[in-house]
Amino acid sequence: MRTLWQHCHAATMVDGRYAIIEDAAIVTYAGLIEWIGPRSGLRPVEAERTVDLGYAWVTPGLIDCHTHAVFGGNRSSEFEQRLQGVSYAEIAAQGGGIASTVRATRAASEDELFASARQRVQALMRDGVTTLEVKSGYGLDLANERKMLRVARRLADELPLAVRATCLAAHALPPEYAGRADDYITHICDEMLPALAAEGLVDAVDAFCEHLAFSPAQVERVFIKAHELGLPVKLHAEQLSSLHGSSLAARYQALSADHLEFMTEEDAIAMAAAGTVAVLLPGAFYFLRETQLPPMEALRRHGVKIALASDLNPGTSPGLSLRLMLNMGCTLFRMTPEEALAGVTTHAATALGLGDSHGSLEAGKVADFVAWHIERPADLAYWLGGDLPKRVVRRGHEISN
Ligand code: DI6
Ligand code: FE
Repeated sequence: MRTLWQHCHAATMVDGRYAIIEDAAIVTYAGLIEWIGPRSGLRPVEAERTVDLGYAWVTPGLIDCHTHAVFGGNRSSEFEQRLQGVSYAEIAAQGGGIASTVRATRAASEDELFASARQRVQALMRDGVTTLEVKSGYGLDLANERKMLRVARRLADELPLAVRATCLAAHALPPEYAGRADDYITHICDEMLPALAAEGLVDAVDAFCEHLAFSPAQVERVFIKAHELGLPVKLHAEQLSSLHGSSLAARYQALSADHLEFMTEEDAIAMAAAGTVAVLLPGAFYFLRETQLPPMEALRRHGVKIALASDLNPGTSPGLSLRLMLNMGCTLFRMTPEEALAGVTTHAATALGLGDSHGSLEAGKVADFVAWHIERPADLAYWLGGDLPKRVVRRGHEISN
């Protein structure tokens, strides 16, 4: 069905700028944007349907490009411990942290994981999210990583949402491999990744490069295998210390390197040259009460594209609002509201390898957009979360929320 959407203003986010069209019209057909421009430039169209958007501001559907939305249990008790002064690293060393979520995730059935993930994802959708990345990484063996990735696929089947599934088997060392990290990496490369990729469950491969997780040399083995399988890579890098994981990611043309508080200028230069997106995660920075800020000026100076994401996970960012992350990106990381919005649209799409089809309002792209009843685009970063009045369109069809 061809639909004409009119009486709106559009922040198209082309090239990561607001690129505003006042009094815009949008024609959608077969799930795609067929035409967008000023209403005065619209030629007569045979639309089966015309929708009056009441002079709302239209943006691309929001994209949360880094989540761990599928997991068992939660870690509010560790939150209490940390507030009494125990550090994230200390909790991890005592068998808590990621390991406790691994136990709960292994114990949960696929249906249980789906039910809890769906609630969290629906919370994100109430913020206008139409595309989401979901990582595995709390299963840490073939059967349980498969279970998580199947839940990610099912979220896309049952909700009006595009989902990219990322295999993060190299997230932490499972207890059965204690003291044998290299053997676990071998297991990932020889057994897990080939099987999960063959089952069509993996869109990208991620790893956690950190002293309390995996070394750059171990991560590189995972990257080599991912490339052999034809899969793009991403990396959790420079969150707690500087191991130059982001430069390693750039050498493997990673879609993104994520966190990055401790990255250096040389890392930024390497990422810019490779087109690797910097995904910043202010929710984790805030929740861990970190003080080391990502090097915003170096990222801007070298032209690294910057995305923002929720990092929704039970340990370091129980963040159920992507718009709250826009606010935190501005207040904590000194991003502009325009940069923040680009970080959850254009650049988030690139961080998922979807830059050609998603992330901006342009003819030929998927017709995923949100019509917000706000005064100006900066309002999206201004309010601290909350449910802003809006209409959400996914593949040319309005969805209720
Ligand atoms: N960095 C993070 O912030 C999450 N994973 C990662 O590699 C934390 C995951 C957790 O604590 O459960
Ligand atoms: Fe993460």
